[in-house]
Amino acid sequence: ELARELSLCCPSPDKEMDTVATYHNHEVGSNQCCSVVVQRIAAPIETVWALVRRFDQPQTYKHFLRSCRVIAGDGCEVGCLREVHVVSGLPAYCSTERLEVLDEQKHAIGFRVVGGEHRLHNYRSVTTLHPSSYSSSTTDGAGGGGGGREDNGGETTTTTDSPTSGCKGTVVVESYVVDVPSGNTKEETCVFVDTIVRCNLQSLSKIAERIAR
Ligand code: A9S
Repeated sequence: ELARELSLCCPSPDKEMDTVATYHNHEVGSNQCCSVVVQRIAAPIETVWALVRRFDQPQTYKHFLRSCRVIAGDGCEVGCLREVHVVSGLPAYCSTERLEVLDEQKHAIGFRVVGGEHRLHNYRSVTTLHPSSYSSSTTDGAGGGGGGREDNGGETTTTTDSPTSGCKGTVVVESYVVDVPSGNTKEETCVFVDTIVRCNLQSLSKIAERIAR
């Protein structure tokens, strides 16, 4: 599914699939669950990367976060730590997170949860960006139609243009692994986390498309 998405709209699909293989192959324990969310954005990769790479400012597009403070390191190198505070209404108060991956060439960023008051123990995720193209006549489809998981089944939204024509867009791939909290099933955990990740990526899409316009 992902391979098809990338091969249809990326100028060099093999390179992008290498990046996916490098960064999204997680080891998953027996009491853990994992998933991946895909979002298409009608904005150039540079615009999206400028937002995503800021480990010190996740609240720019993650609207469940109320504030963020860097507590070790300069905020943009592997090993540094941030402490985020969560908006009310979620079963969480704060989270301490370590930057694990920051690859400016391949446009990959990953972090791991190392503490905090919430139920998502050992959460880790990686986000990679892939250049793509979309036809300007389907701007809304390219931007808002993300959420790769629902995109199967007789999908007709994909651009018919060749990967080298059309407007510059981005495909975002975000995968995660997390412990299943006691009292919950893998399915429940994935539904909860997928919802948060999808919200984050939809808000990222809106912000990047507004900047690019
Ligand atoms: O921040 C992310 O990129 C993704 C997730 C799933 C973050 C989850 C979260 O920060 C809350 C939003 C607070 C929800 C953590 C670590 C635990 C939660 O319960």
